[in-house]
Amino acid sequence: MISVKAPNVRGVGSPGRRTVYSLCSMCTARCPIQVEVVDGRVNWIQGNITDPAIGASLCARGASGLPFEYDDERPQTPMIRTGARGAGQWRRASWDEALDYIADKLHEVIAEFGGRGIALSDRAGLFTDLSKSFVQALGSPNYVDHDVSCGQNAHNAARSIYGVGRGGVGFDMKNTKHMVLYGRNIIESFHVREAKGFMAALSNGMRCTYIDPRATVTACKATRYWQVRPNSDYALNLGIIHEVIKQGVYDKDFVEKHCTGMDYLREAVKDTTPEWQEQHTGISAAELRAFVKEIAADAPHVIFHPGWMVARHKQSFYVSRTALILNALMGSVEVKGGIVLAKSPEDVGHKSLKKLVDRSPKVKEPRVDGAGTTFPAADPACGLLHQMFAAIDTQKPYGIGAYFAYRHDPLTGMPDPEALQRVLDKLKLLVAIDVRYSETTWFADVILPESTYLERANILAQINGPKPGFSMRDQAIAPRFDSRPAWWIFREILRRMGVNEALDFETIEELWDYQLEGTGVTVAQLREKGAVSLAKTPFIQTRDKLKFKTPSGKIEFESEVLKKAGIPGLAPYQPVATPAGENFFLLFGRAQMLSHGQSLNTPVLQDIAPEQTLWMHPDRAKPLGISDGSEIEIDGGGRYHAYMKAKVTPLIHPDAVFMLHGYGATVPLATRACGYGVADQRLQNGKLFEFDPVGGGNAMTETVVRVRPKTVKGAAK
Ligand SMILES: Nc1nc2c(c(=O)[nH]1)N[C@H]1C(S)=C(S)[C@@H](COP(=O)(O)OP(=O)(O)OC[C@H]3O[C@@H](n4cnc5c(=O)[nH]c(N)nc54)[C@H](O)[C@@H]3O)O[C@H]1N2
Ligand SMILES: Nc1nc2c(c(=O)[nH]1)N[C@H]1C(S)=C(S)[C@@H](COP(=O)(O)OP(=O)(O)OC[C@H]3O[C@@H](n4cnc5c(=O)[nH]c(N)nc54)[C@H](O)[C@@H]3O)O[C@H]1N2
Ligand code: SF4
Ligand SMILES: [Mo]
Repeated sequence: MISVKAPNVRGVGSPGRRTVYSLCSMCTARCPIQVEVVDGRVNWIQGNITDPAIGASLCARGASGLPFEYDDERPQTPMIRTGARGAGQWRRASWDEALDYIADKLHEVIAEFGGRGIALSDRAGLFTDLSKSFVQALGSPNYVDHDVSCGQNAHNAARSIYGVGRGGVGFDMKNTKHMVLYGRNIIESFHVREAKGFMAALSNGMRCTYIDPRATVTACKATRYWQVRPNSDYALNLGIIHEVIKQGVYDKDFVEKHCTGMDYLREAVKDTTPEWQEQHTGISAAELRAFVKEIAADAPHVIFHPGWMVARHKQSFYVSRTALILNALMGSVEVKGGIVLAKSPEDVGHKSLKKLVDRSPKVKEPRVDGAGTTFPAADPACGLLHQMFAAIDTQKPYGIGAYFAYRHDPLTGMPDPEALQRVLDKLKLLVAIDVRYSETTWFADVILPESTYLERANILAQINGPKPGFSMRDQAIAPRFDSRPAWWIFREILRRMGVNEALDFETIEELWDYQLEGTGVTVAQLREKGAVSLAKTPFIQTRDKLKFKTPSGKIEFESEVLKKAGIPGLAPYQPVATPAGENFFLLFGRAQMLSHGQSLNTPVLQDIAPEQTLWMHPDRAKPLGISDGSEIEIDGGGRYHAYMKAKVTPLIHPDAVFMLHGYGATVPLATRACGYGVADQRLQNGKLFEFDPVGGGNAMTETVVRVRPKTVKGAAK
């Protein structure tokens, strides 16, 4: 019998008052926090005041860590499904029972498909060394992150031009004179450090050009707003580059020394004049010319932001790519007020954390999703989630029998959950590891409750940036229910599978000591403030020694990797057909107080969440007989259709409608969120397997919905 004792960090639960330095987990930004604990109970959470970029600030979601913790509406023990998938019939199980059940199924899957028939997806970020080492120890190459639903196009675009992913591209906003944002809604879809930095920079006189078919709060803060036609930013950028070259205002010295492919670029934009782009984007040629003059005057302290989620269509990769090219043309790379590439500990004379994945043999099997091979521009370190799902569906190139969704809710985060359920139903084993009842937990075979971020410790995180360093998420209180930290869960499964080595640690401190070996940093040092920085000042490379991680060592306008694969560095622009009549592009975004689909059941956040409305332009609403506040019916061509209130406003482009994401949950045990609002992902009918063929991201903003006034009986046709 294997021990299943909850692995509490020493001192947790003891009487008295303590401050624990840690990392927030109410969204993916993981802001540094300090947690005040009184007699084993969380009394207060605030930003880590020892970090000047955060100070005491938290956002509404971070502050609601307290009500989230003391809410009982979450899985409290492991649960094993007893009825049909998704039917909501469960039995509570002990950890031993649940883990034995999983191990038995894994043995069956390995017998049929081999170790490679096991896949895991997670939410990516700072702690993926753990999930990767778990998957690798089981003999599978199929660790996949969520990124095809998020920043995958921007990520792979950055790799193709600078040789580093999107995490490697930082922005020195403090010294920026002009920031250009393509739907990067920095004030509403935010993290605290960046939003504070942006507001401070605006107060210091930074200009901001904000480009979005919808006027967001960020648009209100900007000095220029362009209501671009949906899915057309690539044409806009080709027009801007054309004009930059024509006016001769690019940094010739920088381009000559540090970039390749200028002739290729010239050729690609020779006909994309400001007038040409105007017919596609609706942005006037004269405005564009004025903008280029302004930008040139502010160079090199300008940033063309390559986006985070970015508009999600089949040429999004090229939107991010051209934004990054514009930075190079402005000479705003590795310069104050421009893009500053992330530095590793080695870059500043230190050592990186030791990796858990190095404790088990590398897997030689090919990835099931073709990332890096069939899809040459896609990063194999992230994978292509939709292609992994396609393999579950078709068993090609080989079958996947078991799938772990860890800190990931693909039935909310991926388009067309109905299609995804049909695919997931083919699995022999679906395990969801979560802290609450997500849509995916409800469809799983086994739910494993992870202890919340306040109740557990994580593996240490290495943060590469201008000042690289290490960060710690430490345990503040004992778990309130029968939950466990992920490192423990994975270790216990591996032990049952007879592959102990990868995660064979008795305590988290033992694991941390392994990670810190040779770095010169200690656990005690990390506990003092929650983080250790390895550089005193931000490190910017000197101009003459600049070197990029591309094959040529330079910024590649053409991209050698793409060229070898027969993929153009800049493809001809392909407009997406404009919907008419009752049809609109469906755009979506976030509310400040909600993180995707995970916040609406949190007390307090539920109270302050806005009512969802469907933004529509008056010129399109009027002919349909729709007025502000009237009830409409919306459908995406599938079985799902919904009703909501129209918000008729010129703040949205006439070709599109907009709604907030994260509503319309269906799990009955999450009583506050269940049935509240409309699930935009369920309107994205047929989009599960539609994606940017180069960047890999799902083409969500090409979704077309039909909008009509609600009929008197409210019945859908
Ligand atoms: N239609 C539509 N689709 C979208 C989006 C959209 O706006 N519209 N947004 C896209 C974007 S940008 C993203 S990033 C994805 C996000 O979607 P996902 O990738 O699924 O990410 P989240 O919803 O942030 O979190 C996933 C799960 O992690 C759980 N979780 C939170 N904290 C913990 C923890 O400490 N431990 C464990 N084990 N689990 C935890 C949450 O409860 C949640 O169920 O969705 C994408 N999909
Ligand atoms: N409050 C809050 N903050 C968050 C999150 C959260 O859930 N809640 N999630 C975090 C995550 S994971 C992410 S990825 C980021 C996402 O951050 P962003 O990518 O900045 O934000 P989104 O909310 O997805 O907003 C997308 C915007 O793109 C616009 N858009 C749509 N089509 C086009 C187009 O063709 N061109 C242009 N230029 N714009 C277009 C939409 O109108 C919308 O305003 O936010 C992060 N911050
Ligand atoms: S942005 Fe808010 S929710 Fe996200 S980590 Fe920071 S404080 Fe927490
Ligand atoms: Mo995201």
